[in-house]
Amino acid sequence: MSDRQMLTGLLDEAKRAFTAHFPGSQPTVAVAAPGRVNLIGEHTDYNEGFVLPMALPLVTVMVGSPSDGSTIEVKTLAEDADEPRDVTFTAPSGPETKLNPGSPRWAKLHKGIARPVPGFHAVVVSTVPLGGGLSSSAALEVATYKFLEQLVPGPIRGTVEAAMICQRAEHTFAGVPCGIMDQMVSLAGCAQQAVLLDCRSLEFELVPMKESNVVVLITDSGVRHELASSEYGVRQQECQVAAKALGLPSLREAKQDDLQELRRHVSDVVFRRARHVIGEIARTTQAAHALKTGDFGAFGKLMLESHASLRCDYEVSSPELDQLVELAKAVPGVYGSRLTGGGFGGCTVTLLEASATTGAINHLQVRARTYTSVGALIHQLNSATHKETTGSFEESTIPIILLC
Ligand code: GAF
Repeated sequence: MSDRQMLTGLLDEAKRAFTAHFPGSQPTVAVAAPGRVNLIGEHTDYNEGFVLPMALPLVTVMVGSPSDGSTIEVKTLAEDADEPRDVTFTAPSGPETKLNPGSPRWAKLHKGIARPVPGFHAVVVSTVPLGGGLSSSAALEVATYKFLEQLVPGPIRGTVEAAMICQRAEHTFAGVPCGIMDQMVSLAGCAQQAVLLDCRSLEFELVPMKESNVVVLITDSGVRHELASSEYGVRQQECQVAAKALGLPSLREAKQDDLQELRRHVSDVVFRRARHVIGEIARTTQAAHALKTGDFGAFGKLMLESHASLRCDYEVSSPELDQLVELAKAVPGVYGSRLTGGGFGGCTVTLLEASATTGAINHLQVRARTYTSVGALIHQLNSATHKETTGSFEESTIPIILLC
């Protein structure tokens, strides 16, 4: 099934759910926003560094229409056992309006993005796995943002401004002090193109992935993460301590040579956090160059270095993610593999020769079962189906395979 067919199917599902849930009305607005996989450049965005993500064919769709009065009623079909599927609240008349206590997190995101809006009915459907490190929150924020932009006449904002509004919603209402990567790629990403984003200037460049013999394989560890309750914020503070010790506004300005000096002024932990960030920013620009020149061997090596640094220096990996990377590494034809996203669970991303794909998937499925410590992973892989998406948005050349 092509990406376009998948998207059309999802839109149809959302429209059917809408008419079933809100009898007598038809949706007048329909929007979609993709999740992302980050190829390299992890925990660099909030340090004003570079990132190299790409938009996925996994999307969040929102359909709806204005209603009489000021009630917002949203039904979500997205999987999330911890959250109510239906929510009703009064349309915020301004950014300071308080929501009912107990409203689900995604309802708060609606509010965060909202300009004064009329009441509306909407249905949300998503194929982005929640908490899987593929940016389900940003996809929801961006879908909501686009929905409101269509629903309420007003200025159409540019990508950067829209991304900042969505990011602010995440900070304020979800309590996650995230960087700007996920929102930017959800807004600016195109299928089969990586986005080289400079998180200081917020300028970006689309890097086409033109090699037809290469595959991006995303493997879900089955372990879900919660960025807000994880150590994400602690990592950010440690980076600020390092930058301050060097007298710099951010670690983007730091050089490899600064590390020696830094070691004298900060704890070993802060030193290692900074070493990851400084190295990762350099790796990301090198990886973008490797992608442009089709040097996948070099790209894969940088991915492996990135994972090692995230595991040892930044300490955001997990045994399940490490095992997936180790297993993938051992497969002939694999260029490189690493955790993707914030870490502490979620997914790995692997770059490999197309001809090695079936072997790699079999290897991961069979070998992962031999580990007893990764119950969630075993469960995931036992019941695995893999969706192969080729022909994405007409000119796609690199298939993305999702093993989840
Ligand atoms: C999460 C955050 F939301 C991003 O901003 C980024 O920091 C990422 O973790 C790590 O690279 O996805």
